[in-house]
Formats: sequence, structure tokens, C-alpha cells
Amino acid sequence: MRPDLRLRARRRPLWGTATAAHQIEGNNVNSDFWLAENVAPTLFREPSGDACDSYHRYPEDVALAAELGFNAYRFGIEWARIEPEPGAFSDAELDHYARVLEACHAHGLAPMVTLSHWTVPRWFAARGGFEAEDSAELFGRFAERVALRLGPLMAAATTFNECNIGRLVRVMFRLDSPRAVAARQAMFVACAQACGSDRWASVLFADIDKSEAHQIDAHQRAVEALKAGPGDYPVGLTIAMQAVEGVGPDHRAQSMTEVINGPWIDAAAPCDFVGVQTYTRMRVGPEGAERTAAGYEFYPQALGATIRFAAEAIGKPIYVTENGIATNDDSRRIAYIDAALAEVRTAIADGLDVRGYFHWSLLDNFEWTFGYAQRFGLIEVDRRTFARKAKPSAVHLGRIARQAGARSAR
Ligand code: GCO
Repeated sequence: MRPDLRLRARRRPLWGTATAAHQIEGNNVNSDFWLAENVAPTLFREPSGDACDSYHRYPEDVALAAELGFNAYRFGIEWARIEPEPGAFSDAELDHYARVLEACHAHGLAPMVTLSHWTVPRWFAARGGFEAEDSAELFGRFAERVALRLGPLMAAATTFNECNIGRLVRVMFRLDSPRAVAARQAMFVACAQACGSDRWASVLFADIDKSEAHQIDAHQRAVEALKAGPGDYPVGLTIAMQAVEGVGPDHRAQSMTEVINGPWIDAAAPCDFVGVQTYTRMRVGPEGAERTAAGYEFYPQALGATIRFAAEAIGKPIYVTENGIATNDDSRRIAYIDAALAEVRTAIADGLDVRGYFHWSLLDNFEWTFGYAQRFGLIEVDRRTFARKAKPSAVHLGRIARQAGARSAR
């Protein structure tokens, strides 16, 4: 009798890794991102192409994660595959994701599923994405189909990945500059023209003044759909939380935190947990601070601050659903992991309800507009043969998970 991982997930801490459908599966041709990667002009350094071919190689990925010592796996299901045309739901694609979930169970990995990890079907982007008045209803319909088919197999689910990303990228990457706005608009026009549409809107570069209220409505509809069953699993929301630190007497850390999080702190109210996703801190850093390959300051201690912020602001159980580092020096990834986990342990020792840690990412994968240049993975992937090779950091974190009791002898 296979142990019920959903019950087990409630009882013991989850130690896992995280991925996203578009970043690892490959050939997500019906998605908004695939089109945006392949139009001219584009903001993308290179197209996602085959990615890690995890659409076909997920059995290998899941087996590797289990072999390393993890007991959970956070991954995304792809709306653009499940509903390639409006209302045309694919049972074959839902069956595909049921097989991915079954593989997780067969390997003792509690599956945490992300319903939307930024990508949407291109037909949805071409009608205005979440800027469209009826967008929440369409997302709720998608969530219902997912809940009905996959609910009995999920150990946990989240509606949106980094729901506040439209806010964060504006602040962190200064995307409001005239040059950045013009480059984005040119790509959007090219996408709309390629679809024969007069509009185009994506989640990552959303005009949140037009989209945010609809996306919050979509989140609430999805929470209701998932909690309606079948299946019995916690439903959450993941929020991008970089630790915002003030420098100098009149810093604006508090106001910047509020700008980055916006209404999404309150939107977590109907959820059973919040997914904290933290990479670094945001401050006018000291000159000479070590930087990662993503340009972030090397500051794993940020995780302690964001866990405490989430506990205080939201008051829900916490999973760290993303934490990691882009680097070609794996020894720095090991140092980052040890320092980040020290923050988690201290938070738990201080009585905070932290229920799991998912490292971003299992695999070196497609880092959105940055392409494959930024390597966040515990496992490297040969870009031609797709061969996987665990880095020392994978063995290191897997050993920590095992020593923490992630995988009792089965
Ligand atoms: C995010 C996304 C991931 C990224 C990761 C590294 O949090 O931005 O969930 O898709 O790849 O964060 O930037």
C-alpha cells in the first residue's frame, strides 16, 4: 500500500526542489512566452526551444530528485498545453500531468503543483491577458478542470507563481524607464500582429494598473475551485519577497516593501499557506558586495527576514517555495544553501511555522529573458544531449534533507 503522501506532507517537513513548466519542459508552442521569444524585436536573449526536454524526461527528473534525498517536488502545469484554444481542454494533456503526479508518488515525492507560472495560452494573451474584464472567469474555468482531473493526486497546490512579479520587476529591474517601456511595447506589438490581434498582455510584464484586480479575482476563483475538490490538499499563493533593507536615515524600506507586495498580502487570506520566494535583499548595497550571476547581491540571510515578514504580515503556515542562486561556482551555491537553511532553522527555533524548503532549481533551465546563461540548478543539463549531471550542491542539499528525515526507509 503506497503511503498517502498528502497526509505525510502534512505531518513532516517538505524538502524539495522547484521548477516551472515553460522553463524545463520544452516546445511550449501554444504559450505567450514561446511567441514572444520568437518574434522580432524580442526581449529574449534566446528562445526556450527544447528547454530540458522534461516534458518527456520527467521520470528521470523525479527519480533523480528522490535518489538525492528529497521528499517533495514543486512543478508547474502548463495552461497553454491543457487549453490550447479557448474552451478546448485536452484530456491527453491532463493525463500527461496525471502521469507526472503519479511518478512523484511512485518515488515518494509529495507534489506541489503551480497552476500558473507566468505563462498563459497565446490566445489568452492576444485577448489582453489579465487586463481583459472576463479573464478571471477564464482562469477559474481552467482551475476547475485541473482540480477535477488532478486534485486527487496533488499534495499541495498554488494558484500563481510570484503573483506580485509585475510589481517586483518594475522596482528591481527598473522596467519603467522610457527605453525599457519602448522595448517591451515593440515586442508586444510584434506579438499582437503575429496573432492578428490589436492587443497583447503577458503576466511578467503586465500593466498592473489594468490587470492586478482581475488577477486577484482569478486567484480567488482558483482557490475556490481547488478547495472544492476532489482531493484534500492545502492551497497557497507564492509571493516574490526580496528582503528590502533601508540604508541611511531616511530610507524607504517600508514603503518599497508595500509597493512590491501591494494587495497580494491580503489576497493570501483564503489560502492555507504562503509560499515565500526569496533570493536576495534589495538595498543600496555596500560597494564591492559579492554579486551572483543574476546580478543579485550574494545574501542568503535575506530568507530569514522574509520568512519573518511573511509570518507577521500574513500569519499563515509558510513553505519556502523558491530560494537559490545563479552561479557557475557550485561552491558558492553550497555556501548559500547552508546560510539560507541556517536562517530557516533559526526561524523555526523562534516558533515560526515553516513547513518546507524548495530550492530553485532542480535543473539548470530557461531563465526567461536571460535564456540559459543563468544557472540556478542543482543538476546541470547538457544543452544538446539533455544528459543530467548532479552538481556537488545537489548531493549536499539532498544529504541535509535525508539527515533531516525527509525520506524514512520505505
Ligand atoms: C522567479 C521564478 C523563477 C525564476 C527564479 C530565478 O521566482 O522568478 O519563479 O521562474 O527562474 O526565480 O530567477
